[in-house]
Amino acid sequence: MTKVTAQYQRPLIISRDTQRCGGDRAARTPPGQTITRKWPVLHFGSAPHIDRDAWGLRVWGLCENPYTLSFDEFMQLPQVDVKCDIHCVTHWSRLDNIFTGVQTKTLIALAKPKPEASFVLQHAASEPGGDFTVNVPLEEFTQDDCILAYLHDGNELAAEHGYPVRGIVPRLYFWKGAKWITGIELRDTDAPGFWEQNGYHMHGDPWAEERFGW
Ligand SMILES: Nc1nc2c(c(=O)[nH]1)N[C@H]1C(S)=C(S)[C@@H](COP(=O)(O)O)O[C@H]1N2
Ligand SMILES: [Mo]
Repeated sequence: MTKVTAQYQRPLIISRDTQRCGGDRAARTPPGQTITRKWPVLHFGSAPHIDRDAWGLRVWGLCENPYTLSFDEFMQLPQVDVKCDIHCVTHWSRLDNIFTGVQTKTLIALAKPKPEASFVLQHAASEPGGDFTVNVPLEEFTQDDCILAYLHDGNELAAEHGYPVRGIVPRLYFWKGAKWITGIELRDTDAPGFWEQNGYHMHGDPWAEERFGW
């Protein structure tokens, strides 16, 4: 008798920009970027050490069904692997990352956004006890390659890279994904997040080099 073991295979989504020019490494690296193999750590303040069992994700604002998820509940949602390139505004890029998590479009659909919802603010735990935020247009936040990730290349995120869960918005500079994400707020107006208030661009398209200034 053959023993059949069900293997749950996550769908693999290759990010739009990773497919540019047939995936040619130089051609898919935006202007002003240099490829690195390391994964640098960048954030304001010190990395919070979050207890995964105490972590929660709250989705609220302009929606019919605001909700909060525990990590276990988050893990029960359908997951995907996303292959994407990281482009940091400080000029390094790291190609061919595999992030695993839940698509933001799944999380947003669960909240039933109101028609006027057109921007999100990601909120994150940060030290000391402050609220880190980053703003993204809702349409770009709900692309199929945009996820809240808990694995990178198959490994749990290190504390300094956003454990337990971080936002990944592959089509924009990497600062547009909040590490240690704890909330998604649906809004009708754009509002500058933490780095945007400190001079970073409101939008952050690496192909247009939207680095600083609005
Ligand atoms: N919570 C939080 N998320 C954040 C930041 C931060 O200061 N706090 N910095 C952003 C910036 S500027 C960058 S470049 C990336 C860096 O992610 P990494 O340290 O995993 O490379 O995280 C982004 N997410
Ligand atoms: Mo950054």
